[in-house]
Amino acid sequence: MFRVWKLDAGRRAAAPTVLVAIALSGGAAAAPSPVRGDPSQGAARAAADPAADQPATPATPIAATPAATEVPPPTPTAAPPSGPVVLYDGALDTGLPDTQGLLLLSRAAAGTTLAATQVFTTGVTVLRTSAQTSDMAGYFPKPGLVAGLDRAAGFTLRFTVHVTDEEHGASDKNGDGVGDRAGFSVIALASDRRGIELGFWRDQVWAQADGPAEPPPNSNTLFTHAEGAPFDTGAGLVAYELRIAGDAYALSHAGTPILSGPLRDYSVFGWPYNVPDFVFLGDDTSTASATVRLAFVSVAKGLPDAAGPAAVFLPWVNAAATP
Ligand SMILES: [Ca+2]
Ligand SMILES: [Ca+2]
Repeated sequence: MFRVWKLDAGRRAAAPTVLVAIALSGGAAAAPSPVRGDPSQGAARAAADPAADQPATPATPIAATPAATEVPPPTPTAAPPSGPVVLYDGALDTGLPDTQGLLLLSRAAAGTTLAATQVFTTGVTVLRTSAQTSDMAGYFPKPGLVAGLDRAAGFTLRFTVHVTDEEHGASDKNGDGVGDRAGFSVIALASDRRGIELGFWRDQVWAQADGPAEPPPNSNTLFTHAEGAPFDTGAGLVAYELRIAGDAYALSHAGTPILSGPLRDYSVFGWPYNVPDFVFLGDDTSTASATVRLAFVSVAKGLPDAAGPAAVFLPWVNAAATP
């Protein structure tokens, strides 16, 4: 049994819950769930991303079935793969992420029925939790695909995503007036469980703070809004690169730095933040929601061109720890 992370508003006190693997095939046809377009999308982005304004095909409902099974946390493999591991490439046109290297896990809040949907269309998977904020749904690497993420040597998570809709209005946990959750989050933890969780709002990317405990009291810092940077995540598909190296992370897009800062240790919370080599992309909170278009995810050991641009991207990195 695993606790679901960042259950909010007293739900942490509830009985431990399980994440379930969802059988996605053979379900009843769902009502169409069009992806919300973005009228402000620039012409250049639209041209490069022709799917952005197309209506989605009917979404596959994410619904627990009698066959749903408990899933163990990812475990390291005896022989970690070497070289980049492509976990999902929508351009291969295989369908949803579970047709490749990602596993969907989802959960509805107590007393609710999951309303989240996912649909594959035109090279991207649209994951939507916007219909019910308390839903949680996201993707993890299938067991055995990601292991040996040594932050001393560095590793790189690449993901291409378009946040078309995001809501976090009721997520201020420490009373400072700033939301502490995001409808789309990315977690990358090294083998020693140090890493970073980044939240993606439509207009900002920001990091989750660590600390010994969550609020309350408001002085507690675990899972509260830390450093952030303005960034338009909703303009179209953005190819992000997240580098973890030494004691720091750095997020960039097309060679342009977005956000960097120190690694965190969230392991005091327990699963899944105490899982080595952990990667997650999706909605992991009951107090925010999003609709995202996911096109690509890969993990690679090492830092590309570490001797060049990385020196600019990773000002926090101890040069001695970077190959
Ligand atoms: Ca706050
Ligand atoms: Ca949610």
